[in-house]
Amino acid sequence: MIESEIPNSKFQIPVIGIIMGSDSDLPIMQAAADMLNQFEIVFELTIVSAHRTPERMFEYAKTAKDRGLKVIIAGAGGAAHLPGMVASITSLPVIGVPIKSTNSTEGWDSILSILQMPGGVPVATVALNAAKNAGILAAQIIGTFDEAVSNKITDYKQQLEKEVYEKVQNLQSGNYPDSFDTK
Ligand code: AIR
Repeated sequence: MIESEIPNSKFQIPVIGIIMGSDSDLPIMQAAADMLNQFEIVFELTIVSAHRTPERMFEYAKTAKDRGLKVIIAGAGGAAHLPGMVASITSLPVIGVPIKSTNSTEGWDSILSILQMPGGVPVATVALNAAKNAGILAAQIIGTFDEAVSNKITDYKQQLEKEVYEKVQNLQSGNYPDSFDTK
């Protein structure tokens, strides 16, 4: 397990847990970690497989709240039971990241495994491979009780808006990309 170290963060212990079914999910899940680093939220990151390490999954989910976590981001591909099973064990909110893995049939297997949860056990499911959005959503949950994080998210959204206005301005000035056919 790695624990992020963010200088000057007010969080001394991880408040978000990022877990994934395999190290082959890391290139996708990296984007969640990047967002949490950007918002200066301390997180932990590790591998937990619902099928290969069921006891570890149970232990992780059972102890998550007492260890100080507030949100869990869980990513898995194929028959992706990790987010749903973790959500069945813990009272913490779970954000699921469907991953188009090497064994995946176009990602639908993972999407539906995470999305179509039975009533009573929700998983907040983001788009396929959208670990970035999972990181932002987890930060937004932290922002509900932490003003500093909330302000960083507001800044982030303002930056997104600014970038779009710059692009609008660019097009209005006739600066089309070379690939664009104006005829
Ligand atoms: N996986 C691992 N245990 C249970 C599941 N669903 C998923 C991983 C990964 C895919 O299986 O989350 O997306 C392939 O894993 P691997 O280790 O074979 O590369």
